[in-house]
Amino acid sequence: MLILSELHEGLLVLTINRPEALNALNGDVIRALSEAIQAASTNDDVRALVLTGSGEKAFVAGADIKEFAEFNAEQGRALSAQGQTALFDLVEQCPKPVIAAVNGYALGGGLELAMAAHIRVASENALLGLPEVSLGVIPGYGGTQRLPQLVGKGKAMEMILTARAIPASDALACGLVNAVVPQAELLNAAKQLAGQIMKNAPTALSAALKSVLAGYSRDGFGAEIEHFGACFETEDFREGTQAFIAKRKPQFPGK
Ligand code: DAK
Repeated sequence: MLILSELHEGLLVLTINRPEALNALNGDVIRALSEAIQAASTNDDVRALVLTGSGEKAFVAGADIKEFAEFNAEQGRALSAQGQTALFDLVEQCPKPVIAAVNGYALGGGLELAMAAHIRVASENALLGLPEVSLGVIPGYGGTQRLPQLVGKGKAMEMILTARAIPASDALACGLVNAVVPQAELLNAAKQLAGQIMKNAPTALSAALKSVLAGYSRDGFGAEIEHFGACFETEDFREGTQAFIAKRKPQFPGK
């Protein structure tokens, strides 16, 4: 099972379960998670969701590099648009509160998924970053839009352009996560927060979510899809992904 699902007293915990690849998001994981979120959105028994990763090492270590390494520009653009609609927007627009319990690496698409959630709680060992430019591509699942929304433009530029991941304590300081707790307490902390939220009126929660999100423009996401797709035509992208697979440092030709 790529997605483990556990419903208890209105709280649905969804666990991305691909620990051998640090829960990297391949097409199958994206499809399975998308279906689970869609089902939860219309299931009256579900009042809030917690999203986490299997194992103690990673929430999600990004999109599956081995899968997208061979994509061309058209596939990149299509998959970015499709992925944004099929999963990341679906999480953000879920009418029930979604809390990401970030239990380790949240890199690239993994951080983008956590940022699509409404609230983030991280374990002390979490490392969060958008390393895409080190692979010759840019964040393609909403990262260029949601990171500045959360941490402000300057910090987002620094994180995106340096490709450097930051520890949980820094993520807390810049507002990327809402709380940091020891790893052993992470799931309970997320559940407790969900419990507090679930005491409130579901219709009001849903209205609040929609209202907060209405304040953010959607235009930037379209620009991200275009630029993301174009990256797949570059030699830098080929070099970045091939170097990762071969476990060597990339030598970017700059075109
Ligand atoms: N994809 C595929 N496999 C991955 C992976 C990933 N993102 N991350 C880890 N793995 C695999 C490793 O290859 C390794 O597999 P084997 O060699 O055992 O077969 C296994 O998981 C365990 O990883 P490591 O051996 O590397 O574990 P370490 O503890 O040594 O290192 C690490 C942990 C997280 C530092 C390292 O695994 C790492 O650097 N991972 C890659 C991080 C990263 O760059 N993530 C991708 C960011 S780019 C798209 C839309 C959006 C995106 C892409 C496409 N489309 C619409 C097409 C977004 C792109 C990204 O997310």
